[in-house]
Amino acid sequence: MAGEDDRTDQLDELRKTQSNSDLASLPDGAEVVLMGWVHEIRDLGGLKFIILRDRTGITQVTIKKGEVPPELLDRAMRLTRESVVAVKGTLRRSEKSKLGVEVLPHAVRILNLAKTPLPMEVSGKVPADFDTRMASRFMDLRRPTEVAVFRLQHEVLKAIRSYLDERGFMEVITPKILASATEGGAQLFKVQYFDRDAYLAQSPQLYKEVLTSCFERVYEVGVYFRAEESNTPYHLNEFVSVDVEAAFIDYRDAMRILEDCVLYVYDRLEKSPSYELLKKIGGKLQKPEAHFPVVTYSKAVEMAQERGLNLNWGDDLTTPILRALSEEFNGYYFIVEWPLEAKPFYIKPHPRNPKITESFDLMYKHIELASGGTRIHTRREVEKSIEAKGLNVESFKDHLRVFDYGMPPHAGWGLGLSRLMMVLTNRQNIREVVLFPRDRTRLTP
Ligand code: AMO
Repeated sequence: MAGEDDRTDQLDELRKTQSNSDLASLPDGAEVVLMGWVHEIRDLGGLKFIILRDRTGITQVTIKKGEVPPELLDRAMRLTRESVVAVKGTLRRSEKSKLGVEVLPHAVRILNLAKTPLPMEVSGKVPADFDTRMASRFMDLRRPTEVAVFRLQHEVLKAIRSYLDERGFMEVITPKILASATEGGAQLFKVQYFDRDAYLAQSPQLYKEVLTSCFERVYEVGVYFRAEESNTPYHLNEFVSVDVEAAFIDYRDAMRILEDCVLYVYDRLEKSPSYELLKKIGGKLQKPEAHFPVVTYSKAVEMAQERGLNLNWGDDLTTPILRALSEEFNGYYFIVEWPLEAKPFYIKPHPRNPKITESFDLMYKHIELASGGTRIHTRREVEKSIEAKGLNVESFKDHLRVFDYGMPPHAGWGLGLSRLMMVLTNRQNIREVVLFPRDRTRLTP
């Protein structure tokens, strides 16, 4: 029966003593207790193989039918794929086994028998379609290829944190329930906050800016919410962004920090065990050359026009336009100095030309990975900018107080973690690099 705890075999100590990857270094004849999931079962008449999976890899458990007690064989015969088991046995070095070792069991305990049939294949032999994978994500995420994606994300996060830590940035956590919009009024999720309306944070923008006046250099890895109606391969309604903000720097410095941070991630991944995993799943780890190409927005518009695309200065750079542009820049590049209209109120106008801003987007081909810029840091200018955007200065009054008391010049960026993961793992859909994606139609699992 599914869910049954089967205790008839005595395992003296129900403790996992080894992981699968430990076995390679143990001597022939070592006694082991393994625990994991039944990845595959193969029955060859007199021999039964159980391929046991745990977080470190797989191990072959070999049952010779005439040589094990009947209860053990009976239990092994009842096993189904994805059941959770404990196996106590003797390690045997084996030329015949693909893995070089096998375990000959003297006790098997079924910790949780899985139902049949499975909602989808974990071994990857039968490919599942995208919706099936997302609907049974708990099972999809057991597939070694998907495990690799998230192990890699863990390494990427560690690398980003250590890069920023080493440069004097301090990790902070800002509120996610806010009284006003950060990135403009559209795309806001409204929530009931007792007897008032509140909004889920679209970004940590205003708080990270305020915190430069306290700590100079801050970063946050946080979850943000945007009520995007559109269903695209790059947008989710809940996403993780890595946000950086520093006092006494401008957008050029911020770009340098971002580029160096991306290069550092590649360096760290090359040295990490996940690198091999990534190669196996077809990821791209060719470290880009330093000094990513930089193109101004105005030049990008000209280039698109030269390619026969129909757009005017001031227009949004849509995906088809970015696809055309990316033929010039094969990989990472910056688009800088965007029109004032295209950027939020906190971005500083360019002193040379007030129609453009001290802003940048980091692109990978046609995908926007990050955006940032120099911020306005004086109260008068920021109020003017809020008004110019048609927003209500009054609703920012709490935020604006800091501008009266020592707000330093500052700049920063926000990097979409999952978009970077798409690039690194060579996945075409952001949903594949998010554990449980939230989009227009998905609120479960
Ligand atoms: P922006 O709105 O460009 O800038 O967001 C920063 C980065 O976050 C990612 N991103 C998303 N990822 C998935 N789904 C979404 N719906 C989504 N929206 C954004 C993108 C994007 O480049 N406060 C500024 C940043 C700054 O200036 O510091 C901001 O939020 O990769």
